[in-house]
Amino acid sequence: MIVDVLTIFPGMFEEPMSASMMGLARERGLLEFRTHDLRDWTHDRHKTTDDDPYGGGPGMVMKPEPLGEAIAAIHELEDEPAHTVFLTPSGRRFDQSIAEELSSHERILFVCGRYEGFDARSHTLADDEISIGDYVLTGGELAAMVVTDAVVRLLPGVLGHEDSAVDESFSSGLLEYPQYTRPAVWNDLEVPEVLRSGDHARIQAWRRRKALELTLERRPDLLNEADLDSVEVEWVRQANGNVDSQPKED
Ligand code: 6GU
Repeated sequence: MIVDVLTIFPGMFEEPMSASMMGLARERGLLEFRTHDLRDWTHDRHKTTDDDPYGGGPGMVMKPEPLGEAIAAIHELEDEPAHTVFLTPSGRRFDQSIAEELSSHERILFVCGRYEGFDARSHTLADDEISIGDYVLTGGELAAMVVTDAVVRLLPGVLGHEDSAVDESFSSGLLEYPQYTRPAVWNDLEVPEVLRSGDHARIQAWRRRKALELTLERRPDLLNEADLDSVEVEWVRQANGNVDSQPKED
């Protein structure tokens, strides 16, 4: 996959997009990651990328011409144009299913908004517009990194252990079950006996139940969309009906 980013702060991407799995994906040739400085497509002495809003009001608006020229030039870098995604708080809210959708593209171009936003006409250059949540960032750069990370880790060969992307939070629609490692006792807290039993059927059942409990407690909204069998649906109904009763421990 080729990921291009258009930004006025290319330096922000250096370490996050070189460390850990993103660095590994690049070393393995699974990800080509490039940043492009929007100021390279300005034509004035001050390399101006923003201007006052028509109609007045606070803040500045990103000028459409440098964006238009830059996006056209970046498309031309390869035979096929990039799937162009604007990062903006007014985009559709990012989640795991959008990450999966984006991971099917050969090429993505992330366009990072700054100031009060894009000139409304520049939205004609976008194939998609994404927000990473209901809060305001000073720019789309951090959002572009979040989305890139979530997408790239889904590419075959990026994670060492292919199951890791399947067995985790959200792909099943549930939060992830609790994990433990050595030592067996730490600060008087014991690792549950079942996990040391070697009984894989029991372990699987326990993990599934813990995932359900945790999801019910913290993110009950996810249960509406989760993949539950009829026994689990009934269990959730019971647990919901009596919020005081904790599910029975093993
Ligand atoms: Cl994509 N941009 C900005 N500026 N703020 C955000 C966002 C994006 N997603 C959530 N907040």
